[in-house]
Amino acid sequence: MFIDIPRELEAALTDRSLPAWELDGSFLATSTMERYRTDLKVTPRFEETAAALRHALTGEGGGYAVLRLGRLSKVLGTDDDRFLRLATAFAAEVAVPFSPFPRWPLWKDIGVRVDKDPGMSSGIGYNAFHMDLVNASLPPDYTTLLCVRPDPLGGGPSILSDVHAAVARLSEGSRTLLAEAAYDYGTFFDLHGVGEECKPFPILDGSGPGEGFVRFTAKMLERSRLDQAHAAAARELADELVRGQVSFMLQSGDYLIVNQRRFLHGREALHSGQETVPAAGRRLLLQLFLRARAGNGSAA
Ligand SMILES: O=C(O)CCC(=O)C(=O)O
Ligand SMILES: [Fe+2]
Repeated sequence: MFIDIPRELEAALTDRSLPAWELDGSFLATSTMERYRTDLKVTPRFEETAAALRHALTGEGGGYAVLRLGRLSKVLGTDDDRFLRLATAFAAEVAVPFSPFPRWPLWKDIGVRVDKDPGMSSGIGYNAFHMDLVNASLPPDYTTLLCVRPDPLGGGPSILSDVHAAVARLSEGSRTLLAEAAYDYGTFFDLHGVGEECKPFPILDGSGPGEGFVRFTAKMLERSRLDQAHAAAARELADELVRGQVSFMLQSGDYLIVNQRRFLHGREALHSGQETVPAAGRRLLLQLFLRARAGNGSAA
């Protein structure tokens, strides 16, 4: 699931400067996606790299990928948007980049804040298995995280788990409970391109692997009021996700893309001692969401 950029492609991409992107509402403009594609498809081995990326995300047994852009990020630097435009162009090869948050730029910073709830985004603790925008009727098909800087103290490996495989290991009784609209999580305010709020929602909606979402976040176990039976079933699912997890450390320039219809994601705790690291030197990710193109929900 790790995809390297071939050397000759890397060399060609280093010589090339993509134009600034434009948005059409909260989505990357079609004209930008066409321009990026026109510019990049003539570079050596670009098409096969983009195809490998799509295959890792939607092929049998797939569901996530790490595109290794580290050398490119070093050469291009991360001070201007040159490197970010390339990452955006690769993302657009998978699906349509968009921002559900009208007040945020296309790429959203996820830094480290020692004063935040440790289990939440940008907190320092264990970030339990979840799907992003879990309480939206149409969550992003893909969530993507570009690592600008790993934890300088060496913590915070990413965790991923095949959610359909986890569900398949549960008892029939637990699956029945998870299919009931007895769950809720979080707030829903001023979001674009992700449908309406689901509240309450079922975790399982009866669709087969590769079709619907398994609408789950282990964070609901502590942050939502669930009745005992439904909480126990959710706890079982959380445990199975951990049993089936893979984990790895994102390096500078690694670009993690997760197919939210197949895998859930999270992150182990950062190393202790974050207060001693100046805020500007702490771990930094950039997050971008993608919407699958019509007729291309997950299986294509
Ligand atoms: O910090 C990470 O690696 C994951 C963050 C995350 O999943 C999120 O903010 O939604
Ligand atoms: Fe997330």
